[in-house]
Amino acid sequence: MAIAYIGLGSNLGDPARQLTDALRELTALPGTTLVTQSSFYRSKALGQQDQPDYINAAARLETSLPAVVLMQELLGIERRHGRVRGSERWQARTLDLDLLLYDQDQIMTEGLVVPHPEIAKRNFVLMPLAEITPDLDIPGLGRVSDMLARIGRADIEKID
Ligand code: 5RU
Ligand code: CA
Ligand code: CA
Repeated sequence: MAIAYIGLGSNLGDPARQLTDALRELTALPGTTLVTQSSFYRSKALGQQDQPDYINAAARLETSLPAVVLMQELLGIERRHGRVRGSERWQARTLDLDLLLYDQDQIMTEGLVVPHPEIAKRNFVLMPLAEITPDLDIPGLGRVSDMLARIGRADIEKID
């Protein structure tokens, strides 16, 4: 069994509902259990600012699926949530599922880069990840809590 960490995000079509449904769909994947899920966090859209606020969360899975197969399953869930990939970069989306980490593996292929290269820069990824696993060591990047201490907790709000 492998341990995988997933980043979830949504800013269209009742984002909190999208995330709640996606977490249930992750649990339902073959050979996979959802071990832990974070709280939900709200933040302004980064990258392309003229769009609705995001809700983000993180999840820890235990899975017998290989990383590439898990990634295909994540894309399938995104599609079932009606995600449309347009020509523009960083568009608003009903659901984004990122494979952040798969065991301590370092994978670099055309369709899949793990650990996710942007983890260290994004507090909407680090905050939920630090909530469920502050001591997590990410190959090439370091401890989650250290990365979060560097970029700070500003501009993101935990939803209760
Ligand atoms: C550039 C900077 C591009 C940061 C992106 C999310 C980025 C987002 C999300 C929030 C994007 C990639 N903003 N912007 N949450 N995804 N708050 O999940 F993240 S597009
Ligand atoms: Ca993302
Ligand atoms: Ca993605």
